[in-house]
Amino acid sequence: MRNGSAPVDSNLAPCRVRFGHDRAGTGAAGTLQVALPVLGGESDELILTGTEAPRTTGDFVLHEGDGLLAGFAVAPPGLELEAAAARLYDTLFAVTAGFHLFRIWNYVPRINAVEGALENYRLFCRGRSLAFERHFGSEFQKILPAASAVGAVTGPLALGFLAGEAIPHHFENPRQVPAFEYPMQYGPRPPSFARATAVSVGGTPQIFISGTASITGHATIATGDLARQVACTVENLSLIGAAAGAGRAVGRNQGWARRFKVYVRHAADLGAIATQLERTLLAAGDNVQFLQADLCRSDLLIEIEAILSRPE
Ligand code: 3EB
Repeated sequence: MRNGSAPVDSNLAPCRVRFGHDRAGTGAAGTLQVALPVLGGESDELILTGTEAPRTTGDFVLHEGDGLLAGFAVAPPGLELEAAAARLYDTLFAVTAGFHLFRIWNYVPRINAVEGALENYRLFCRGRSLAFERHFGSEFQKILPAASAVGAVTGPLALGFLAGEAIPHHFENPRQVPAFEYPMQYGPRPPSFARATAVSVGGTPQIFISGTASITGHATIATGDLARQVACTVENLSLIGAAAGAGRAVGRNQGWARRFKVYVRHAADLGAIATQLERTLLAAGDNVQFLQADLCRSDLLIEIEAILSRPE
């Protein structure tokens, strides 16, 4: 569509995710489409404004610019979920060689369904964890970036990522067991992510807060109680925000630009959730998207992620 040798233009080759599609796929102009219904806010998420035309390598569409590399991939149809995770992650590590991973977004079809030997999320976690170990060795936990893994209505498995040349720092929530150390009761291989990743990009501090839910220690809190799950989630956001350097209240009114994605299991809960978040989390100027998604534990009703950046 655009000429790759055109002058740098802020609209050139943006890497975006577009929600609300029928199934996962690659859309026009290098966009990842996923099957998460949009409940409120914008239906797109901008991952990176590239400075070069996107290129395709293997399963991935890649966008590059200013020391950053972003992209996404959709698994070929027909692959079993664990094999699809292994394939996408093996390829991810190949295409990001020489960069550090900052953030990964996983879209797992029918995440809570049991269609094979294990629940789909657990199959996905095993494929992902084994791929990290194959590539980074037995101490792979040290390089795990912030992530989210949410359910899509239909597949195939898809992921998006942001990586860069700068060295990221990964953080844990003092009130939660690191996800990569969850006990076996949640599956044979634990999830592979850090609770937050902070990195300075071109002098701009950024904090990527992973999908955050109503979990303390490793246990789900307030099963069946929406208001308490929202409260616990907001407390966890505040704790990990503080650990990662955003100060109190997830950086509210402290000079951070804030983008939130709120994943809601039951669309009918949207009103109550939005009202509670207005009181306890949000401030004027925040960008907030509400999406319907199943979550990685059947008892979780809400999950929230954030990107904070402090333009100087
Ligand atoms: C949790 O804290 C909730 O598997 O990549 C949050 C963020 C969750 C990322 C992932 C899962 C993932 O365990 C679920």
